[in-house]
Amino acid sequence: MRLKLINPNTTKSMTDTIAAAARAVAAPGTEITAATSRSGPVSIEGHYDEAMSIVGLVDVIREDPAADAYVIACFGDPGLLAAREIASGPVIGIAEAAMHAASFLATGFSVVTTLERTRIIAEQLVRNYGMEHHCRRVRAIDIPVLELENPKSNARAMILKECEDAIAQDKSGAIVLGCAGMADLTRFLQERLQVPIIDGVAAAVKFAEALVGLGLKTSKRGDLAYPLHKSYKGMLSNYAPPTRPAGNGPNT
Ligand code: 2AL
Repeated sequence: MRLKLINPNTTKSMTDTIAAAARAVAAPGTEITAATSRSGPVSIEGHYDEAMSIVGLVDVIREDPAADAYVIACFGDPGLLAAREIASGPVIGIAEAAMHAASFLATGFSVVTTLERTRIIAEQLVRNYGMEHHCRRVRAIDIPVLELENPKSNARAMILKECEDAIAQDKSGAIVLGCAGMADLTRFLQERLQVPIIDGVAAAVKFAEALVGLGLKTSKRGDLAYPLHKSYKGMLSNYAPPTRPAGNGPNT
């Protein structure tokens, strides 16, 4: 199968980290194509960043409409439902994937994310995904996303400490890593902590493989049907949804 792995921020080095984590767990028959958004923020750390990242994300999907599945590799799962509207294959967000994986492995998990403001957004995701009964707490180390790539930032030690606190104080049985840029920390943390450490990138790849293996696609009934044809004005005129044959055919 062909899996499109999308980093919706515009930092190529982060895409490389994400792609390595994805390829490390992919099945032999899974071909992973990693793409970095060409337009939008260098990191996604708030509602505005998320909104501005979605056009770049849509570009990547529109350029490769025949991929068997897509993974959105940002913990805010920006544009997840919009992506599902325009794609026919499954689209998996890493936050949703990680939380579901954690719920299979422990009765309670904690999320460890980057900034305090993304902590609040992750709490909203927990509610949106109906995970309130499973998520004990969302924690933040309060450093910016791109500082994860700075060896001098001490992020690795701060994340380890936060995970230890989550296990001791929240009594969580699993940890969800709350940023795609943490995907290279899974092994480091897993070797030091006695609970499952879940990187959403890896979890999303395996869920995508499972859904494709089951022959399942995104539902095209109801709200995830292809977008209704209409004109869009101004700088978004090229994004107007095309006409489709009766029966809601694929993107053209
Ligand atoms: C993220 C992420 O995963 N990538 C990015 O740019 N921002 N989310 C986060 N919560 O730190």
